[in-house]
Amino acid sequence: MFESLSQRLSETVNRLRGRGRLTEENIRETLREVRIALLEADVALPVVKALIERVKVRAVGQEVLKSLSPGQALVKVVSDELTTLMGAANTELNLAAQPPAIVLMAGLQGAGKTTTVGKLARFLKERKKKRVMVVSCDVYRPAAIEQLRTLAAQVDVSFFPSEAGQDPVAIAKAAVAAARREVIDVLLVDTAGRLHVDEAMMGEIKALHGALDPIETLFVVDSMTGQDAANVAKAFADALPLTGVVLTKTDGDARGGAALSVRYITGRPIKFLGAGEKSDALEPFHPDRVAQRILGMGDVLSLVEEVERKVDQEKAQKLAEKVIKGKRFDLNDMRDQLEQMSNMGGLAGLMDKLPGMSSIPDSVKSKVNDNELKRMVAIIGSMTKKERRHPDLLNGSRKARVARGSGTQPADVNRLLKQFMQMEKMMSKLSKGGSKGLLRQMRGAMKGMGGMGGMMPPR
Ligand SMILES: Nc1nc2c(ncn2[C@@H]2O[C@H](COP(=O)(O)OP(=O)(O)OP(=O)(O)O)[C@@H](O)[C@H]2O)c(=O)[nH]1
Ligand SMILES: [Mg+2]
Repeated sequence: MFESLSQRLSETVNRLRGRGRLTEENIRETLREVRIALLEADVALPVVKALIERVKVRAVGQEVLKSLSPGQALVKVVSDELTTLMGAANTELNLAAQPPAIVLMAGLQGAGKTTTVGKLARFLKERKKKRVMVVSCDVYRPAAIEQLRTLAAQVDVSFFPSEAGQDPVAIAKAAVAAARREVIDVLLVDTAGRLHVDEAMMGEIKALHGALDPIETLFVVDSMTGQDAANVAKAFADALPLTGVVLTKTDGDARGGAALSVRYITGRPIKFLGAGEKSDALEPFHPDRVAQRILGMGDVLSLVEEVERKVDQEKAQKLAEKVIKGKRFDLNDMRDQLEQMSNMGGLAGLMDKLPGMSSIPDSVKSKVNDNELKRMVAIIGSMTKKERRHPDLLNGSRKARVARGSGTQPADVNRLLKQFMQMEKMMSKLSKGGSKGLLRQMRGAMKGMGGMGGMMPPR
């Protein structure tokens, strides 16, 4: 998300960063660029005005002009104000209710409600250790209930069955009773998509709200609709007491107008971002991190959290022990590492969050290709156990066999072996030489992999 906005804003602020002195003229010019960039990102006009006004007040004041590095100070002001605009800090789901805590989902058709219920169920189960039940009150499309049943099975949470033709309020009440019996912590209630101008449908969700008395009522909205997302959310917030917003499809949204507008326009916090179709593509929304990502500083904290969550800690620990003991790094270890990388959504998923990413030309980005990871894993998979432990065994005819087995060319096998040797060399240096120069060496080794050359931020 935010690729284009981030590129424009980081160019603008980077020009200022190193400046020893700023004039009011510089500041005015910068603010003009910031304003244009925001409008192009489809941020709502009142939001842009408010932001620019607040930055201006602080920028011409003592804080910036008198600071030792005014450029840096102005960047900080912009970053602070973007953060405040989006709500200052992450607002967690409120689950402090007599169990089950009830979360009601509302939104337009196709916004991503049902998908989000699946993602939230997984998030609450895996990361908050909650017992979760889901139920569908979408009685208009039989397929909608089946869709939720499938998702519930995938993420392994309790599913309360319902049928087309039943009364949504009756379904909801029965689900609450069942959740109580089964000592469920959180009950997620999916609903049919509706328009705020459709009175009958709005009456229905108000009745659901009244019957359930949910602690959270989340509005799910497609971020690709830009500032409209905020306006629609506002219309719903006027009719239903919304407690938060989930922005979906941020993986397809290069602009970010919705993320920047929702809080200001609706007064409700964005609680989560949906960034893909899979059940793990949900991130808590952190305004400060997002602001930094927009300004090209990278969202390193989210990246670290993601790595911690997805890396197989046990395997990582084993590898570390192996390295410390000076044991040989082999192709099995390399395969583990490649698999961990692809578990993290592959390179493309990681790239968005690295600092400076927005200034990397697309021509370079497109070379980062997760097929390469898969190909490397397939090549190693075609080797015998013995070959994986003793890569020296791989002579010409064995390499030809491995290439055939993995549907690749002998040249691909050679390239993999070369990358393996680089990694092995690095590991053996690590076990001898401690951590000095570690980063540089890792960067060197990464260079050979899947076009990661030059991807690491300069240091
Ligand atoms: N790329 C991407 N696709 C998403 C995301 N969230 C949902 N989708 C897709 O959007 C489409 C609609 O999602 P649903 O969850 O069925 O939407 P809904 O709001 O339940 O739709 P109705 O029940 O018809 O109102 C599906 O194809 C989802 O896979 C997301 O964060 N990223
Ligand atoms: Mg649905």
